[in-house]
Amino acid sequence: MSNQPIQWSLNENQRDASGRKFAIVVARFNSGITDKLLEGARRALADAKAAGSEVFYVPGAFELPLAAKLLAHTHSYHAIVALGAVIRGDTPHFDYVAGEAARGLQQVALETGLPVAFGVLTTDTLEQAEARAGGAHGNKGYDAAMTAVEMAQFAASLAAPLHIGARG
Ligand code: INI
Repeated sequence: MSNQPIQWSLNENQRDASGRKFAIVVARFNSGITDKLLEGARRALADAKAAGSEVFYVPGAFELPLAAKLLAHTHSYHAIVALGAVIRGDTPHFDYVAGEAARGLQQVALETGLPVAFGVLTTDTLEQAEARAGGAHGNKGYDAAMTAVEMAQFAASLAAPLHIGARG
């Protein structure tokens, strides 16, 4: 263990979205799953006392990165939650859609500096997706929204006026 003081650490019960607004972008593809992810994301933002959230639908997971980028450029949100469900079929389509969704969403976050949470399920079967959308493995939409809340807090903590020396 290092003696260095920890500069940022948040317990799950310290997540607080009050005063912050979130965009939730949802893929309609596999909507039976993504609707449940959306329900989880909204519940998380309510639990964290978000000031507001707005929902935007796009056709599929492949469209999530561009939608996130356009939303980031509105400067209206403290973070974006991207929700989708990519389920493996018999063709390589899965790899392109899932891979580009992940790569593109990370690229938007890094290019814009706005937190973008990856709430895209990538599973082999519908059953595996159901288990992660309010089933035995929880709700990954809820988890993604809570990650967005925490990263918005992290960004806000660093945006505070600089006090040289205060961080050691
Ligand atoms: N989109 C998804 O969100 N999930 C999938 O499982 C999926 N599959 O399997 O094809 C999917 N395809 C559509 C894709 O996201 C785009 O909407 C489409 O390619 C048009 O750009």
